[in-house]
Amino acid sequence: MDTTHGLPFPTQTREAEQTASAYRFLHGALLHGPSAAIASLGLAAVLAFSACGPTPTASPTAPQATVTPQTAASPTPTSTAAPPSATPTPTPQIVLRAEPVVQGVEWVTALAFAPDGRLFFTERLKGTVRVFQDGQLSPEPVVQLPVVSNLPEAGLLGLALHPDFSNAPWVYVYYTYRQGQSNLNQVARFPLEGQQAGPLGVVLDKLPAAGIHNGGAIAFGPDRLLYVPVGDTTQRDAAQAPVQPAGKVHRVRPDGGVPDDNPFPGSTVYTLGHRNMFGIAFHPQTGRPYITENGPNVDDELNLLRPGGNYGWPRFTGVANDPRYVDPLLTYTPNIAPTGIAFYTGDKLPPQYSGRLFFGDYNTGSLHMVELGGPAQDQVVRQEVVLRLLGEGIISVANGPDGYLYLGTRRGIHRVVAVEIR
Ligand SMILES: [Ca+2]
Repeated sequence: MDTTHGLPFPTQTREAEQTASAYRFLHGALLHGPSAAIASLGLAAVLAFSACGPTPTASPTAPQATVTPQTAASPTPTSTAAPPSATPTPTPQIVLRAEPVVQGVEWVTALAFAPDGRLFFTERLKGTVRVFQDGQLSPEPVVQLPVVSNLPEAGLLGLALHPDFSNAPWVYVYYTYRQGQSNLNQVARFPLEGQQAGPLGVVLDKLPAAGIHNGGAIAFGPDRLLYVPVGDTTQRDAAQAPVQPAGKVHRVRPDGGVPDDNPFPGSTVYTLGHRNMFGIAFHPQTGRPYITENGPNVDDELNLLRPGGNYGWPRFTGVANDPRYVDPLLTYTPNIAPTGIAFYTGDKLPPQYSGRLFFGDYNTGSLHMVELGGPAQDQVVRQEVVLRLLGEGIISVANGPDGYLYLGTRRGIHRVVAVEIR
């Protein structure tokens, strides 16, 4: 079932061979979408988590505390009835649920909120960037890109807004396009002019592409640089080759230039040894990037990126225990196909979720919460599934300016709300 996404060499390698020659720097990872996996989801209750935080430990202590030392003083109902302690005060449980926000859109690979609250999002196969604002979906897309739309993990794969979007309204996209007989990936940007896109300009071009493992989950870090995860595009050995863009996370300036402090001077490469990535997010305190990575038939990973780090693929998956490689923080076997990530910084969910890392998965439609610890935030204190969508893989995750967490799927956009049940 879940294996479809994970096979290192799926069947459609024609394009991969054709594009194998593409060089340059990056290109990303992503989206994968075996519909078969969805079908196998089983039903999945909409919630999951019984968020009984620190509260309701009611039981052990309560009995003694209740006693009745203040005897006569109280003229009141000291009465008989059941001692207050005994009343099993119904312990409220808080569960997280997903409520639909935008429906009728497809394959939402990326969500990006502008400072004014507008939600920009992608539709992978249509190649459209669309806007949701004040509860309304704009009927016309901002742009429609000429994407390759007949491959399982290709198309419009990523979206990011310039870190100073209010003054520099650049929209960045990562997409697969056709050139001659080849498919390629590209990072491009366009200025937003009113409701429409201005001229498209190339940021990084001629990245290799394939039917799967294209990467593409681009995002600006707190350093105001653009991080561009590029999957191995089914050329697994390329992930270990420093001069090939596949199997890397690249880090570039907003114009595509190489930052002076990149780990390999003159190169866009930030980390290497990756298979395929569908999500990246930056810790709100440390500013460091975390990615989700899809393993072959085992070992999906959550990784903390270290400049210049080698994440092992294809020599190792999971924990290598080898100083040459950076081990993942978490692994998942069997595969879940982890996708979008966000650190929750809103105020609409209970406090136990504040600052936690959330990521979605495609195979089971689950939203995972990870509590990190240690000075470097490189240890996993706790992890759990906090909700599960019914038959709908999660693809993208983002914080909304309204304090909620948003999820993009193959069928629409949801937001995560906390619901108290008894
Ligand atoms: Ca790895």
